[in-house]
Amino acid sequence: MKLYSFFNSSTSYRVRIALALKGLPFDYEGVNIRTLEHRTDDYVAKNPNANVPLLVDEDMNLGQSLAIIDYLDRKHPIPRLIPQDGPSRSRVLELSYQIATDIHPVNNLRILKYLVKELGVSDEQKNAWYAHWVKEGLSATEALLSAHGFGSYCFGDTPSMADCCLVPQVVNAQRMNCDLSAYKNVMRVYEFCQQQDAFQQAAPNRQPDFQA
Ligand SMILES: N[C@@H](CCC(=O)N[C@@H](CS)C(=O)NCC(=O)O)C(=O)O
Repeated sequence: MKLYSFFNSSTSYRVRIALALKGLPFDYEGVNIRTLEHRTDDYVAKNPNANVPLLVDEDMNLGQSLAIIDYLDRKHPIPRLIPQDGPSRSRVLELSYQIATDIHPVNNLRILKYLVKELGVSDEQKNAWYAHWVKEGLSATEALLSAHGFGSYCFGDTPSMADCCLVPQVVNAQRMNCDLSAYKNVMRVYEFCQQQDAFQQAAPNRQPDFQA
């Protein structure tokens, strides 16, 4: 298996956590999204999403981090990251989608670049945009966890796709100096995950393309 990834990409980070939790070996192929390697013809031919991550496994080329985690979970079900049925499946999907579809897209690199380059906003305004959507988004994450979360991870004492999404989103917010002190449940789960080996292996500073 090969994972096309960028060390600082939170969506790649989600998949790296899933691979590490499952103990699956893979080849790492760095794609530098700062220098637009994800927009080259060669890469877009492999991944029409024109972003990272991309997983290549035998004859499967798959983009979209949540689809990749689902694919891995079906092919390598131990440990399960997406419960098969019942309310726990719905809760894991709800929190994963909340982070992946409500928080992440509005603060993605191409959006921030568009704000600055095309709409001419200042760095200060860009940072205010980022902090606003993190605040809205993580407030909802916090409310969901406070209503339905239990155990050491988001939902119970085993990790799920929700934890794969939560940790990278917190790391992004920390990188942008957002105040996270109001999100007690989010930070409790985050701190716990950060002590686990699989989450440490997947961290940006442990990747071959890491740049300080
Ligand atoms: N929904 C996609 C989003 C993927 C995505 O946008 N990845 C970012 C890095 S975190 C990217 O490649 N950004 C490049 C850009 O914004 O131009 C997923 O979950 O995989």
